[in-house]
Amino acid sequence: MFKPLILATTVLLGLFGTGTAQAAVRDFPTSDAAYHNHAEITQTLNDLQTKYPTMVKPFSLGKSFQGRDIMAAKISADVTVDKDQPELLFICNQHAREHITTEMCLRIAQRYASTPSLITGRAVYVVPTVNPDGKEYDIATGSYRMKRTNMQGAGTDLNRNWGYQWACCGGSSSSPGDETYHGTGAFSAPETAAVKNFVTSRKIGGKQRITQFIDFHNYGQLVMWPYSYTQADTAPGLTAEDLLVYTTTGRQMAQKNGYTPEQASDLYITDGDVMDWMWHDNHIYAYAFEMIGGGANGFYVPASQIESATRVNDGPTDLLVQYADCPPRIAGKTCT
Ligand code: 0X9
Ligand code: ZN
Repeated sequence: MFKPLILATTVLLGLFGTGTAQAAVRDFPTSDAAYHNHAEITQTLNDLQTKYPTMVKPFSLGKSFQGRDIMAAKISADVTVDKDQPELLFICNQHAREHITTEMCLRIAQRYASTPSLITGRAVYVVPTVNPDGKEYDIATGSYRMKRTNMQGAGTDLNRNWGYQWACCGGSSSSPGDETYHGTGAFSAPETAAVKNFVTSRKIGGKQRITQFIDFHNYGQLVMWPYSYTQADTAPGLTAEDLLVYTTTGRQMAQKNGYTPEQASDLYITDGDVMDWMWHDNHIYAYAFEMIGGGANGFYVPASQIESATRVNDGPTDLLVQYADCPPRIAGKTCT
């Protein structure tokens, strides 16, 4: 008699941790039903694979703090073959409430899967939500909760938890509970560690295959490049030549989406953000986009605007794909 109840309790605790009792699990507000929750993200990637089996391969990067799969998809011709070709990585939704970014990553997957000619000779990886626990928490009561962090204790800001210049410069908080809490150490969040392990695994025969990267956020309509931890334009590992590649690419992308191009620290200094780690530790050309805002609290773009808000970034992602064989080529340089 008691067993089913105990089982149900165990399952619920397993899903939600031992924190406050949750209200009934719901979903996006009805008017935003077009947005994808975690289950729908997985389903969408699986459906894409069914439709384009040679082009799409979903996989898990590992588990979130609460045990959800951090889903990714590879999009490429002959997708099951591990070719020596330039790769691009697009990640979305590090910050829980920035749901429009998940739709951005899903659009990238759908668009390149359905039009293989756009990515000839390339492999594209998308991660629609790096923060599935935070996303589900944000929508669990049926009205948005303005969640930013992950669900580890009081919550770690995933975009302050990366390993280059972690906690160096006052661009994050050391107080648990703060919105920009950087965690107990670099990669203390399982979500950042999972992405890190994936990126590291793409270094094959001493060469990092991923050459171009965008981390999508909202809001502010910005195209940003490194470094984030310092206001200096050039700094260790980022030369004047590198900066020319960044400013040229960043400005061309901004031309296409109408955003404002700038160095990330011009917005404000952050430390331990993903771009600085991708660039300094991996030599991956790394950008952060702030997409549009909306709704009363700024972050919640009405579902009616998903199409227009994401479409503007077709041009910028295509530009990165085009130069993925040699990103400096955009500034007239050659690669060896
Ligand atoms: O603070 C962040 O992590 C990003 N902005 S958001 O409002 N979406 O939280 C910006 C990250 C880019 N880095 C810097 N601006 N330094
Ligand atoms: Zn953000």
